[in-house]
Amino acid sequence: MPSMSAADNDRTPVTVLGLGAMGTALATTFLENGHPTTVWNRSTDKAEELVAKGAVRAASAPDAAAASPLVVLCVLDHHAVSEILDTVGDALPGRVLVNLTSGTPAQARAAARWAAEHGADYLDGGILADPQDIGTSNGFLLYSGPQDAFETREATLKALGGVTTYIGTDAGQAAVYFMALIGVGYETWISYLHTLALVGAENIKATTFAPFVTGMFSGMNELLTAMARATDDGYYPPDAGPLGVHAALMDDLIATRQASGIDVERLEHVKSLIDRRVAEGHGADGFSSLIETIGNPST
Ligand code: FVH
Repeated sequence: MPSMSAADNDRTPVTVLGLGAMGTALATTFLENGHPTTVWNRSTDKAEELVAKGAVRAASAPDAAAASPLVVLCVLDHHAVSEILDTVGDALPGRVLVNLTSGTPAQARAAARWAAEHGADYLDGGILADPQDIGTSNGFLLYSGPQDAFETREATLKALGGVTTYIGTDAGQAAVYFMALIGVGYETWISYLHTLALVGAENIKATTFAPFVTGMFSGMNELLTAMARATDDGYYPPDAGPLGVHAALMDDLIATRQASGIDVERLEHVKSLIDRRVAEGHGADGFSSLIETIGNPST
């Protein structure tokens, strides 16, 4: 008989504030894992399905926060977080407040200070998953804040599935990682869509072209690791080729996209960074040396 893990045995009562797509997925998963779950949402109708599954609907956010030692907040944005926190302060002493709402590192650090003033431990979290991934092996959930608070509640948080990663004691760190990672997502996806527009202009179907991109990405881990090492070392061997070669190649890429009527705004920005770096005498550096211009925008 396999031994039961701490997570398997854990039945900590949990409160979920916010029942949008993600909040509902969180509350459903806690219920399915046997946690007594109290829920609250600004629009009360969204609690109906969860009540039918055994959740307790609280009459107010303070009542909901008072109902459990672990309070999970997952609403649209920091404005919503602030409006809710303004009402629950007196219900929080002794509790762990886990904020899974997306926000900036500064907002997370301010919320952590607010929670401490109200006698609660604050963990900030980032969810790199879709609602349907919650409770499955997919997705990343990142946390930061007091390590003892995380360790106390880790077994319960692990019920949310995916890879549960504790980043560190600075409450803002999970938001740093989250914003950095979704930044990679947005800039990759928009670049990919421009590429699909380019091949589309040549009557090449996106699904025909896609395997060339997925194949390229599958081999990119080594380059990404090398670029990280170059960034940390401040030494830029010609990873992905020297900047002088990139400069010539980018002129051709910009011309090719322009010929197909596709915007080149971001490419021209990249080209301007390359030209600046080459002009500073770094034409033999690798692409990673652009980090020196990104961190120091031109005056
Ligand atoms: N959905 C996703 O795939 C992404 C995955 C990555 C992480 N995000 C973040 O999760 C937060 C919640 O996102 P969501 O998808 O659940 O958002 P909605 O379905 O739009 O639900 C929004 C809830 O927020 C409540 N709300 C909005 N404003 C207020 C307010 N001023 N006071 C109180 N509650 C407020 C809203 O309530 P109602 O409109 O139903 O009354 C919903 O419960 C978010 O940070 C994502 O970035 C999800």
